[in-house]
Amino acid sequence: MDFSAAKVVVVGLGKSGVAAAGLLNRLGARVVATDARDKEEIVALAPLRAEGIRIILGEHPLEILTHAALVVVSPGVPRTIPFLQEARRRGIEVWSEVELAYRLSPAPIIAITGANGKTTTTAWLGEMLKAGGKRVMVAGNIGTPLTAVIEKVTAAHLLVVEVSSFQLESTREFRPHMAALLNLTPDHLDRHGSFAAYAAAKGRIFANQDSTDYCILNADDEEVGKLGERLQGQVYPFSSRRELTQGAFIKDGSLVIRAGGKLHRLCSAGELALPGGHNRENALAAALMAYLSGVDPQVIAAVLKNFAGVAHRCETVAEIDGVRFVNDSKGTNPESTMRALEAFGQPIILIAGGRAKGSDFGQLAKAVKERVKRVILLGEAAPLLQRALSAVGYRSVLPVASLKDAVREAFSEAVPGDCILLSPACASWDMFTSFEERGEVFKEAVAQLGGGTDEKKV
Ligand code: UMA
Repeated sequence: MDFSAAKVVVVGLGKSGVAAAGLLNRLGARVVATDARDKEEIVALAPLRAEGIRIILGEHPLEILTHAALVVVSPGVPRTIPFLQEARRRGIEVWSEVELAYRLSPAPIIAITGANGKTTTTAWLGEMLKAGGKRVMVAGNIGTPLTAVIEKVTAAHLLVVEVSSFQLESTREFRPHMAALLNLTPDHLDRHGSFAAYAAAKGRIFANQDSTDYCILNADDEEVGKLGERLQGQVYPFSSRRELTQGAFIKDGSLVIRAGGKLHRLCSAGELALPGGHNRENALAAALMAYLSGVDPQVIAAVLKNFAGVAHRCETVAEIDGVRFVNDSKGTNPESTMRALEAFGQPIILIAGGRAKGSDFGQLAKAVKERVKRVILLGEAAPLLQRALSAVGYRSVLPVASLKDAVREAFSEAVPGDCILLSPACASWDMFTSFEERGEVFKEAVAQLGGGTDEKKV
């Protein structure tokens, strides 16, 4: 699409909308940007105003669709809002911000999605590619909008992108050269309406691929397998449970890759830099993609063993008086929290709760009963979680009003050897602006404990 002089409406002015509006303006489009919030709450808009972009806050008036050639939508804006329905009714294309970046990308794209593990896998792969001498740009749902970096990307780059179902649902031609679907468990049902619709949005990652492209699939995940039946690209599976004729798997306790008739041993599962069964899967997926991108197996092995991990994802932030504090603020659904519970062998005090997303907490409650000595609950979903825990006969629950209180209470009950784990199983949006902010508040609360260890009874 030629953007010069085209009228483009950008909906949602979080990070993605601000980046997309600026980019489109530089490309010569006539940009009208709109956000449902009113101006008091929005701080980052001054640069857009200075560039002459028209900004409409507090509503999405239908008249701005007149003569629009395109609507670019932020991930957090549901496709079902009346404004977008009207745009489609008028035959105006509606693209996600990721689609816009894709159309402008000179570089091949490696895209990673899944209900869980996508941020870790994306970051781990980025490190492997860099260690292998590739020019890499890592962006997307991981935190930096693609449209914020696309002007710096050259044909010599590999663009490694974490993509969410929100971003995928409004793609049209988006075609990653390599695409990974790590797993599929219910998430964001409040937005997508059903698991089938959520899975279909995730499946769009493969929609435009052909036989020159690669599909990286979790062979252990039944739901992923169902999508796999319709793929056009070359399928390379990974499995942490069984040997495969092609792909990445665990053999005699080691991560291996089998491709082109060769078997490459990478490292033993015990040597992986990150703990837990879920990280074995993330490691297999990242290693496979790095290998298929031409990185030497020895280089991949070194990064598998030495990787600092991702902030807010099972991140050990302190050890005070023998008590370990782990920030898993990015654990925003029950499955993710269950994975975190599996990763730690020591007794756990769990801090959970936030905004529920239509998830069922039944399985999580069972896992809590097996693994957790005390649960501290906060946020909108606290009553929902408490009901799920009561239903399995788990009673060691303490509701609190704030995250700071949760940390204080957890520490006052902990004994040396315990792990205090923030893994909310819920979104952060009832009490915080993002999971990052929630994680930072947790870290601050922990840091305050460190200063006053007399609070701690050993
Ligand atoms: N808005 C409207 N109209 C509406 C609804 C919302 O104008 O009907 C406005 C809101 O008022 C707000 C803006 O849209 O101002 C919000 O935009 P956004 O939610 O798309 O936020 P961004 O800052 O652009 O962040 C997004 C991703 N957020 C979401 O998907 C909710 C970030 O993922 C991502 O890092 C960023 O783009 C860069 O790509 C966060 C996330 O929680 C981490 N993702 C979910 C997840 O991982 O589970 C999908």
